[in-house]
Amino acid sequence: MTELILSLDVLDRKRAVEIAEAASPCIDAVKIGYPLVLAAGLGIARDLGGLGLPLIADFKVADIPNTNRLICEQVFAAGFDAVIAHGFTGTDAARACVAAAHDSGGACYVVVEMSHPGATEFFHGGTAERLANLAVDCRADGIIAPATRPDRISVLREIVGSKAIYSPGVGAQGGDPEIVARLVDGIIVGRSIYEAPDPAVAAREFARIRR
Ligand code: O7M
Repeated sequence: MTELILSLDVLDRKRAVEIAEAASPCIDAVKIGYPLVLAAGLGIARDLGGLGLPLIADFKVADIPNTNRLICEQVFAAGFDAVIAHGFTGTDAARACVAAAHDSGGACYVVVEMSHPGATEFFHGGTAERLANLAVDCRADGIIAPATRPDRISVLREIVGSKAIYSPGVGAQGGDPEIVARLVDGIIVGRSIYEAPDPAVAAREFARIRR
């Protein structure tokens, strides 16, 4: 079954915990990025730890190998289970994230193509395909690919095979969850759940679609 990952991009710690708790029966993981961590602190990982769900740190890590390693070590020490890294900084840099993740018993996912319109400026023309190959070479646990372009997911699936594909861009960005859920291992949903009048109901609806 395709996983449902809640992208918890709210700025208030209490609200973040409330939404995650409400959605928790219907979701498989929680993705936390800069908005919430900068607003609430890295301790948010501990606050959400009681949910018993994997916590994914979406820091899109993109630095030299040594700095990447230092960042990822902090991520896992804070209680996260997975980290997301960019691949465009090169094989050595991405490999440092994968190594740090695996040394901590965690996972690392590599962004190979983004979901917004401007992403086509640099990711198209063969770059995303090269990044997908890089993710395979680095033994990353999976890739991030755009729900807004299901045709591109299919192209990237040819490269990564059975490696996990997690896909943001459904709902608020226009991607169709019914189509995308058939192509990927997990859909990542933010605003369509956390901005819904009742996040628990919205999460249940997405959980129903992905089956
Ligand atoms: O459902 P949304 O649009 O409210 O939120 C989508 C989340 O996925 C949000 O946290 C984005 O930063 C993230 N995301 C994208 O929307 N597009 C991408 O190409 C990549 C990501 C992402 O999660 O990268 C790891």
